[in-house]
Amino acid sequence: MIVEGYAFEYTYQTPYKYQREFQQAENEARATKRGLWSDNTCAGSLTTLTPTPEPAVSTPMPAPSTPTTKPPATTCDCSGNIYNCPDFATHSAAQTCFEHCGGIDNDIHGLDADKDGIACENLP
Ligand SMILES: [Ca+2]
Ligand SMILES: [Ca+2]
Repeated sequence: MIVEGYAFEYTYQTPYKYQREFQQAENEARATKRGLWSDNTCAGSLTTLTPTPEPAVSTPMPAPSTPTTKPPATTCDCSGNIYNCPDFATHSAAQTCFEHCGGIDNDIHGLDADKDGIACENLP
């Protein structure tokens, strides 16, 4: 039956000692495109006959990163007005980013509102 390609191996119904043989038979049937595995059979039937895999054991998922989360200010992304002074812990951090992005000539984040070359002077 199996070797003719009409039956799937249902591992959970099969004694373990036969598992290798059954898998071998299924692989052979698949390789030789006999029976169910023939290219002429409806491919859609494979999905309905395939045993549903056990639900994955709940594994701790990493916290999903929301698109609205801006990159850490320490990376200093200069591609747009992403940061404001409160995003920086210190004046020097803001100043570093301010200068990294081009300083007073390219204050893309608006960190130096009064254009004196000192970014976020009210930060510690
Ligand atoms: Ca800003
Ligand atoms: Ca300033």
